[in-house]
Amino acid sequence: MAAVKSNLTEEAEQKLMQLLGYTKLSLLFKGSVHGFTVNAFHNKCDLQGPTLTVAYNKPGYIFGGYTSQSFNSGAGNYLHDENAFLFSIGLGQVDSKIIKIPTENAANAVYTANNSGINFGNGALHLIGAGTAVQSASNNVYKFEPIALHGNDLVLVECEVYRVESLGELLPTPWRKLSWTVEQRREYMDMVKNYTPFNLVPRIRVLLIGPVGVGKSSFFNSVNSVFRGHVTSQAIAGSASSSLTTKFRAYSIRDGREGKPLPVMLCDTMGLEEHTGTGIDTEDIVYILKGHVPENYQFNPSVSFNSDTLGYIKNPSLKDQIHCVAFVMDACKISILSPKLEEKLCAIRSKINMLGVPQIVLLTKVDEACPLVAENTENIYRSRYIESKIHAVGARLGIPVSCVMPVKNYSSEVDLEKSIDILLLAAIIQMQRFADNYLDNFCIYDEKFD
Ligand SMILES: Nc1nc2c(ncn2[C@@H]2O[C@H](COP(=O)(O)OP(=O)(O)OP(=O)(O)O)[C@@H](O)[C@H]2O)c(=O)[nH]1
Ligand SMILES: [Mg+2]
Repeated sequence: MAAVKSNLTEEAEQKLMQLLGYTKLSLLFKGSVHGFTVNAFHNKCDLQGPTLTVAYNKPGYIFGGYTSQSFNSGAGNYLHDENAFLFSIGLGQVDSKIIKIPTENAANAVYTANNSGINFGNGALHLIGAGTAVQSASNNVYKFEPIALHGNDLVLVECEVYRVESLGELLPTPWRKLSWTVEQRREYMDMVKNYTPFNLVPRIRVLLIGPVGVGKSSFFNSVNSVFRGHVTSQAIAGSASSSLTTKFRAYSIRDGREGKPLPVMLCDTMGLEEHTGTGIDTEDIVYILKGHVPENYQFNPSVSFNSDTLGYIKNPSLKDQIHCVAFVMDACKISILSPKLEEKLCAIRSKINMLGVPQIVLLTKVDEACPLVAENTENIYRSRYIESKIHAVGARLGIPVSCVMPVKNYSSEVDLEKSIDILLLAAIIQMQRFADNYLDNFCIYDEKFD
């Protein structure tokens, strides 16, 4: 028999994680497959430890309850549970709010019996008691607004019960090794400075592409800050509904105020938007990759760049081209990336692939995505949540996990922090390595065969 499939979307699962912490959900029971009966429920769900009941109704509400205790088929008893709660995760609702209603009477949190379905708080939420019909009313065990919890639609289209296994939020050991010392920071800075690209190219050019507001300009500002020794904001960064960056800029980074330019340039672009005629145009990206687009070109979403555009660089050389592309993605928004934007990103990827330019992903806002990383950047490779985001973004864009570099940009800090610098530098080093691979294609070796 084929495996029973969960109805939870990735977005719904992410919202449940916000309620439960980082957990593994294993589907035990599904009404439409096992039957909306008390017997079927007890057969699948008794003595399983903590469970999450997830109900779905026609208007699209996803709601239910959590208990840290096991259901059983005794003659009838209350499960004492201080951790039990009812929830609704906001899907199907106009204002999309997550609601969590902890029990106010732990002694009566859940009722279980051989002839009873899933009964939270003595009828506050009673499912699988009478097929697909739900009984629900606020009481002294759970106090809630029924309209907010499930829209008062008490017929289920589906009901699932998951076993909940807490995984702990931090891995015992990091899955990528990084040393967080001052020496490491110095070593990385030296690696970036002393890198020498193939000799026709004095500096590699890395193109930053990504949706609006993901932190493309902030990434340049942050790397620039590392080498300036204080937080800088040369590129305009901030929040707006459409891209704040409207011009093509190839930023060089100096080693200190009076220092030499580093052998890497970061090319900043306008943000991608899902609709055509808004945000950067896909064709413009191809012209940038080939080196035809001049510095300060003002992007125009309604007219593509072309050979008649003012400033068009007719015969670009290898040094004017892009040697590595970094897709910049917001860690908080991977699961809600719209299908249209995903399609656009894939179309851009296939154009870049045709030109053979290597690609990496910069995963930004890791501090906003995971409080443990916000607390300490050094938790980056121990956070299960960030690990799952790195895998998710790789899968979405079709880029191997080894090419995904998480970074935290300087956004609220006034002073530099060693660990933030180390992550930023690690990303630049990866870009240099990838650009080298690309430039190798243009090397003519003086090979001698014995
Ligand atoms: N917490 C946090 N905020 C960030 C990070 N990166 C960027 N931001 C914030 O996100 C907002 C947008 O950043 P920008 O650098 O302007 O993003 P962009 O991709 O250049 O945006 P457009 O040019 O408008 O397409 C700013 O308010 C930044 O401070 C990060 O790693 N963590
Ligand atoms: Mg920008």
